[in-house]
Amino acid sequence: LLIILLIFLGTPVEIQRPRGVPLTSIQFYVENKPFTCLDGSRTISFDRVNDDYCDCKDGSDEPGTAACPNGSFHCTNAGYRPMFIPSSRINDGICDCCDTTDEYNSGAKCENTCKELGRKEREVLQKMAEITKEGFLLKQHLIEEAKKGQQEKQSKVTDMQGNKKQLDEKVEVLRTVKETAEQPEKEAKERHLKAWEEQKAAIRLEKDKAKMAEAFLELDDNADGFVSVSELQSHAELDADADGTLTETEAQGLMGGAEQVDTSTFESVWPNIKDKYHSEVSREEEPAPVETPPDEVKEPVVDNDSEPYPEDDISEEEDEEDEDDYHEDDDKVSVYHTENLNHSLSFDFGPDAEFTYLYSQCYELTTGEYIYRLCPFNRVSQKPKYGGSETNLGTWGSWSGPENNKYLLMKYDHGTGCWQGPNRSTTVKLTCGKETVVTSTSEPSRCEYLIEFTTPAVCQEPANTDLSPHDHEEL
Ligand code: MAN
Repeated sequence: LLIILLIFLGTPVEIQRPRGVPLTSIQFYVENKPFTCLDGSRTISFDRVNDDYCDCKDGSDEPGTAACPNGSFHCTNAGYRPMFIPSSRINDGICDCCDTTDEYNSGAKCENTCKELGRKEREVLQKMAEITKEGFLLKQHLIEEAKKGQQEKQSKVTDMQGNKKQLDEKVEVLRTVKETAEQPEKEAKERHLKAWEEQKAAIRLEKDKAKMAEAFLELDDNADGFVSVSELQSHAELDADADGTLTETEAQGLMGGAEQVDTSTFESVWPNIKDKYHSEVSREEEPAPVETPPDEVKEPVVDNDSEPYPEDDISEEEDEEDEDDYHEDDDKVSVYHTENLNHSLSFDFGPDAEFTYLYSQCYELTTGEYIYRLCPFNRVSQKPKYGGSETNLGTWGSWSGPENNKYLLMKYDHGTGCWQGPNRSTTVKLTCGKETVVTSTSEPSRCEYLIEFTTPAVCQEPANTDLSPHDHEEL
């Protein structure tokens, strides 16, 4: 039996237990009392415990020998951490337990390394605790900064909103001023246009009358002061059914049933024939007479009805000034919109906005072949170190950590397609660190990348543990 010292309230106490039994099981191994296998399958006398013969199916009667194939040996490893080893490793010549207890009868020269291991482990733990502590402080700083930034943005937005309101009002005032200024000009334009249209109509009417008079004289072949049916018939172009002749009936039809018409009754015949009537006088289609438009109105081309009424330039300068004002206002409004847009980019920057500082930053790591680049909340890329184009390894998708802390993993997907494979995608694993750096990159399966990234933003509040060389309950 081993003699174990237990530090309990500072007083060493001797506890006896069979070799290889953990403290948690000593109640099952009471000296000189029958032993029941831990699986309950059998009860044997106590002298068969650790007698190098396997009695229990679960190996529990031989915790300190290699007799049972499925037994396990517990080493206390005082100063480090206790552990179980398969009992087949007892006395096999290899030192498994740092306290050397697994090699008690093999002649192997084991050295107790538990203290050293414990010291190293404590050092690592201490370092980690330090990182957590400092990282957590840095995180508080990040949270403060994010809060400040948020407030600044908010007040900027409020300012901008106030500005916009003022600008809107100014625009409204300017618009009214502009409209008021333009009103008389608009009215004058309309007046002139109307006068001009009337004048054109009058000219057209005069021309028509002249043509009519001329046609009457031409048609009145015998100059008796009447145009008769037969005189009209000489103008075959007036033939309504286009059979080449203007019959008497047709001519009479055009004359409104009359045998002959004088100059005044010809006025009612003229509209029936003027569109087809060919003057016998051979002359060029007279050019449009040069008409002078009213003084105030510039240059409409006579007889060109489709020509738009000319724009005048009376208030051009004034207009430009106004436009400048408008543009200036537009600029301010667009700044406002940009800010607003920025504000509305609703990324999940963590429960306390601690990841905000990563936005619009990029972090790189160069490996043997590639330069990997992580731009959080944006994209991940891979660029061959010795030239070649960049490959998109994914664009920001979502937080994808476990349910209890989704902020431990980031997922970037929909990257460049992989030949005969999926689109490239990247998982970013975040761990607590004082610095914000990419610590490693890998490609666990083809075109699926893993980036390890440290940031203070994921450091948890350190548990209030005392890391002085803590004595296990066993020494
Ligand atoms: C490139 C890189 C690799 C990737 C292969 C797949 O070489 O993007 O990371 O595995 O393409 O074809």
